[in-house]
Amino acid sequence: MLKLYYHPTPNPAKVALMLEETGLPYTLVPVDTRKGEQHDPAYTAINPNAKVPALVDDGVTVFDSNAILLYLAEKTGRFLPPDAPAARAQMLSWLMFVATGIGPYSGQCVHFRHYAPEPRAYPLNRYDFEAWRHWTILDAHLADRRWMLGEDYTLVDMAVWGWARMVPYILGGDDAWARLPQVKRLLDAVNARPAAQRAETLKERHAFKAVVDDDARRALFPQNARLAAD
Ligand SMILES: N[C@@H](CCC(=O)N[C@@H](CS)C(=O)NCC(=O)O)C(=O)O
Repeated sequence: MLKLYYHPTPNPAKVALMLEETGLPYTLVPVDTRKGEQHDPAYTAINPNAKVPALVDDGVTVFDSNAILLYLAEKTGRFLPPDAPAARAQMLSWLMFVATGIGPYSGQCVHFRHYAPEPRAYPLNRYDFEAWRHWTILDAHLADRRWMLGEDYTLVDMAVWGWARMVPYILGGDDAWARLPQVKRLLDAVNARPAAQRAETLKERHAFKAVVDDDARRALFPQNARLAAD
């Protein structure tokens, strides 16, 4: 049985969506990152990056949400583009664009917009600019195609969905959608899928810590705690 190490945040959410889309049976293992459970040695033995998600498939371990999406797509032979070099090149390019651009810049933008101590004008300017730049490229790409790779819904749309759900929070308000209409269209189309609706209910299965208090800040941002102690 597959085991998904999960917290209701964007990277685990995209894997939950893929699992729900495939119909593969899996168990959910909560990793409460606000309680620091990502740092438990039993978990870092599975995911040395100490982040969520991770997947264990009958003794096979995969970490990084994008690697897991590709692993599950290849395992099932579903949600992949046609098996031809040009189509595969597009898939890899856009999957890595999400993995190395959309995800990290959005994550840092959230950090500097909502969590970082002052002074943050310089880093917020940097990450807000880069997050917008990536989302704008993605929006332009979607302007003349239904899904990220064309006519068919694939793992790349799932990778985008994980973060697209958070766009107003990442970019500073609901008016972000006026500048990203194609991303909103994709988000709505994925949200309408029963698998996405099931994936969204997973957070209710466990009482994850809701507040970001000092203990949670120490677990999530240990570098700040070290700074304060100096
Ligand atoms: N590249 C990794 C990033 C994973 C990641 O940053 N996950 C966040 C949740 S979306 C996390 O674990 N945060 C807790 C922490 O930073 O300690 C992936 O895509 O799986």
